[in-house]
Amino acid sequence: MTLETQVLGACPHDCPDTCAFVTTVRDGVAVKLQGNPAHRHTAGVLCTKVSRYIERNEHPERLVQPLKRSGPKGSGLFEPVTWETALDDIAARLHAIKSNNPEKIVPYSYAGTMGLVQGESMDRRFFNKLGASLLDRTICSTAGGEALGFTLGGKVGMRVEFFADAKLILIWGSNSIASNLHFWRHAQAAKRAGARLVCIDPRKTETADKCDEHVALLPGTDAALAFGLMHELIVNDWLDHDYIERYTVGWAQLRERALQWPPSRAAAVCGVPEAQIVELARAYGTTKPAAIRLNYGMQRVRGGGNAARAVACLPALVGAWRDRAGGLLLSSSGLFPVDRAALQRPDLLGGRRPRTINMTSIGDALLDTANPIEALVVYNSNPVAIAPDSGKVVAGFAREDLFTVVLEQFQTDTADYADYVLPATTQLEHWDIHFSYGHTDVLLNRPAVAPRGQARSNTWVFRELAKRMGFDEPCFDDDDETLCRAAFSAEAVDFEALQAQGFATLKLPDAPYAEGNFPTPSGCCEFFSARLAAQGQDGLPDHVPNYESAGSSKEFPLAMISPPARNFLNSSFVNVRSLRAIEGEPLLEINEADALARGIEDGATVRVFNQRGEHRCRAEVSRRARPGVVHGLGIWWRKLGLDGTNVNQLTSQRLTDIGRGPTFYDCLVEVESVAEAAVAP
Ligand SMILES: Nc1nc2c(c(=O)[nH]1)N[C@H]1C(S)=C(S)[C@@H](COP(=O)(O)OP(=O)(O)OC[C@H]3O[C@@H](n4cnc5c(=O)[nH]c(N)nc54)[C@H](O)[C@@H]3O)O[C@H]1N2
Ligand SMILES: Nc1nc2c(c(=O)[nH]1)N[C@H]1C(S)=C(S)[C@@H](COP(=O)(O)OP(=O)(O)OC[C@H]3O[C@@H](n4cnc5c(=O)[nH]c(N)nc54)[C@H](O)[C@@H]3O)O[C@H]1N2
Ligand code: SF4
Ligand SMILES: [Mo]
Repeated sequence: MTLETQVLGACPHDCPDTCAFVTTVRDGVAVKLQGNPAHRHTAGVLCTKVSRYIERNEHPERLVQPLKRSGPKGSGLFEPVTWETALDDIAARLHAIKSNNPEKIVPYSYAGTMGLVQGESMDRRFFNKLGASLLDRTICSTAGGEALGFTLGGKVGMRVEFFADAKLILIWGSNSIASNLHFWRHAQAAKRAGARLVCIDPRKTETADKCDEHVALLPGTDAALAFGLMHELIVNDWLDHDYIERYTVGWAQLRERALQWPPSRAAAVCGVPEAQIVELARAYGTTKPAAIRLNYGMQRVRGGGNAARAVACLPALVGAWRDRAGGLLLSSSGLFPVDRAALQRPDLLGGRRPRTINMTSIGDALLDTANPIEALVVYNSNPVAIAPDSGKVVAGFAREDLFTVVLEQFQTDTADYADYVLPATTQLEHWDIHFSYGHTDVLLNRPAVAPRGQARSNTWVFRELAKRMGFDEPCFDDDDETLCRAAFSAEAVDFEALQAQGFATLKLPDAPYAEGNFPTPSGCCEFFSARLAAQGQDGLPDHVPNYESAGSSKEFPLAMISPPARNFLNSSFVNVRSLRAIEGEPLLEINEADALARGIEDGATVRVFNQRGEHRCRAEVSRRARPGVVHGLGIWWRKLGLDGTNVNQLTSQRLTDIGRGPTFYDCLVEVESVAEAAVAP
């Protein structure tokens, strides 16, 4: 007799949609994975990538046993060992370093799984107790996130479902069809009801194709555009004076600054027609309710924090927050009352204050000889592929004196540099609990099938290492279900409901900022931030030009951005054959005029280069690229690239103005055609 069950789960990937899914399991084997139709945000639909999650899970190259390095670093040569041997040896190595200086041990993790249990619980307890260096997890969202904190008080904003009732939607720095599909559903509903959709993005994305208007500004010029809009709102008096007076701080100063940005100046900086800015301002000033879906694409440049702050001023100026279908959404994660102290136990630091390593500049950190990192434990991330300035990252990982442990599902570029690779479970094989940065529900993930081979969860590994290191606090015995329960208080989330249906909705007001009540110190939208001023920074937002502004260099005249490919999730899924087949191979999209000027034909192999390195790939002469800007869609595994590199060979480790974040899209390059034979294997 066949036994068939349906197991409720949550998509673990770093995506704002946080879908609920249902796995059909027949005789212990996952046979079908579908979006949960009962969950309103998922609405029964998963993206192409996660529809292939079973294929990823059953992949013939899944890591299924612990491996120990048997060749030089990066050679990918390993031999299988038992868990006992691996864990004993890792614990002994870490113990020896700890006895000398625990800060020489560094954890490196990000949102390979967004789960609170596999992503930020037992691991953090372990490193806190150890006294390891702290990791500043800046690689994605801190520029915009911290910036929003200064203006609005946190990662808070509109609820995603209310975008459906907006009459004007600005999709700003987001390719929603590729990376926020379930928001796009609401945008389409709004469009059907007569709303106007505007896409603000240097690239003519699939999303831009479907919007009413596309503002193809130069990378890193969003603050200039926001000020140009403000200028028009002011001179045409499209302002909500009552809202400004009651619920904002710093209006007089902001007004003065905005008046320095007539649309002609903004247009020159942004590289777009002046009339387009004037028209956009008219639409924004006269359409109610107007909503902005800001996404992280616009903050990966030097002035990314200031740009997010400038954009975040707009809704208050027109009183958009008064309506639940007006305002702005960058991230909803700040609305979740996650009990991180209970999960991560910072008290285990016991008063120690270890140094902090910024994950964005891991290349420099690993090459720093003054204060060397001796051991690196990587999980939920693939830094050799995703961190900027790969030349330095690879040189750092290749250090023979560095002890590197990688917990992974696959033999990634990073795993190739490990001393030990430990096989990790997937979302179908472990427990977890999830918040979301795109909607406002908590999701529970139950294991659907047994782990492949000897794969073990992150929590299991850190529990076992804790035992071997002699950490005897009872919190190191907590099982994964206990950790799931510790994530939220019973008042915040009804765990029984969560268990029964797989999701639970936070209780939140519809239009929380209709009368101010922002979680800032003043309770107002802070155009002027006294907190920033107290740090010696500009209290007002400003346009901060890129480190590498388009057109500022003769040697490297093209601005390169490297946004996500639709069928990958960062560097995840690149190894799933069916998805890789859709993406083809690493490409550089280039405008016809720029290609012509360089004698580059469509499909030619090109060398993309700057002072940091070079990367070879295929050129695609594309209408998606505007003149002066090229796109290297990411993030490919280096070892699958033409010359064993990816776009991050070109990106820099310089940081954003606010939030110490990466500046992936602040990058100048030159491109030239190369003869096929010149490409190294
Ligand atoms: N399919 C897919 N989905 C994903 C991901 C993925 O890799 N693939 N990644 C996930 C992750 S980690 C994140 S953080 C989220 C959010 O990811 P985001 O970084 O917001 O990614 P996108 O939605 O692609 O939006 C980025 C858009 O910003 C544009 N852009 C680049 N520079 C600028 C600029 O200076 N100004 C403006 N206005 N636009 C600019 C790019 O052309 C791109 O279309 O997406 C998640 N979803
Ligand atoms: N050039 C360029 N670079 C970028 C970006 C860009 O737009 N352009 N985007 C940046 C952004 S926004 C982000 S968020 C980062 C993302 O970078 P990362 O956070 O490193 O994300 P992924 O590349 O998806 O790698 C996640 C890894 O975690 C593994 N994993 C998943 N679940 C588990 C688990 O339960 N346990 C363990 N041990 N491992 C697991 C997966 O197999 C995968 O290899 O990349 C950044 N890099
Ligand atoms: S990656 Fe995003 S859209 Fe795809 S299933 Fe996961 S949460 Fe949903
Ligand atoms: Mo991200």
